[in-house]
Amino acid sequence: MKISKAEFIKGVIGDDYGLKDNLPHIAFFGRSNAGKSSVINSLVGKKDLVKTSKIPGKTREANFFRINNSFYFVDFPGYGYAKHSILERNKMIKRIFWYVEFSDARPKAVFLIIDANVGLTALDRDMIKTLKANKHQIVIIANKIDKLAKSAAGKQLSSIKKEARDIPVLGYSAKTNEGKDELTQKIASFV
Ligand SMILES: Nc1nc2c(ncn2[C@@H]2O[C@H](COP(=O)(O)OP(=O)(O)OP(=O)(O)O)[C@@H](O)[C@H]2O)c(=O)[nH]1
Ligand SMILES: [Mg+2]
Repeated sequence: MKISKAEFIKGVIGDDYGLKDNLPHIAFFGRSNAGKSSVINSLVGKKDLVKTSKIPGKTREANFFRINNSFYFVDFPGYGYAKHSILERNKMIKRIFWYVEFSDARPKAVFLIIDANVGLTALDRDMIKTLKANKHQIVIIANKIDKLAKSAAGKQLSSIKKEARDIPVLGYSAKTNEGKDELTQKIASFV
C-alpha cells in the first residue's frame, strides 16, 4: 500500500465520532508530546498535514484525516499533560475512553505512540488495560528512536517488548522515517 492521498476532514470535540461514510478508523493515542501528530505526518509524507508543536498539549480535538479515500487516521489529543488543568485533563481522558469503550465507530487498530526514550508510563499502562478489556487491536509505536544510539535503542526496545508481552512493538522515528515501511504494511493489514 502507498499512501497517496491525505485530507483533513474534521475535528471532533464532543462524542460524535461517527462519519456517514463508515470508513474504518486507525486511532492514534498516547501521552502528550510523544509524537502522534508527527507520526501521522511522516506516514503520509507531508510535513504539515497535522499541526505539531514544541509546546505539548497542542492537539485538543480528535482530528480525522481521510487516507486514500478508504480509511481514517484519527489523531487524538494527548493525555496526561501536566499543565492542563485537572478538569481539562479529566475531560480529555474521559473523551478518549468513551471512544474506546462506547463509540460505535470501533477502530480497526489503536496505535499507542510512546517516546522510546521514556518507555511506557502509568497512563499508557491504564490505557492498555482499557484497550485490552474492550478487545481492541493495539500496536505500540516506540517513536523518537533517532534520539537513541543504536545499542541503547536496542535495549530500550527489548525492555518495552518484554513489558508489552503479546502487543507488537515497533521502533519508529517521525524524524528519519525509520520504521515507516513496516508500519505502513501493518496499516494495510488492518484496513
Ligand atoms: N527527534 C524526534 N523528535 C520528534 C519525533 N516525533 C516527534 N518529535 C518532536 O516531538 C514534539 C512533539 O511532537 P507532536 O507530534 O506534536 O506530539 P503529539 O503527541 O502530537 O503531542 P500533543 O498533540 O500535544 O498530544 C515536536 O517538537 C516534534 O518535532 C521523532 O521521531 N524524533
Ligand atoms: Mg498532536
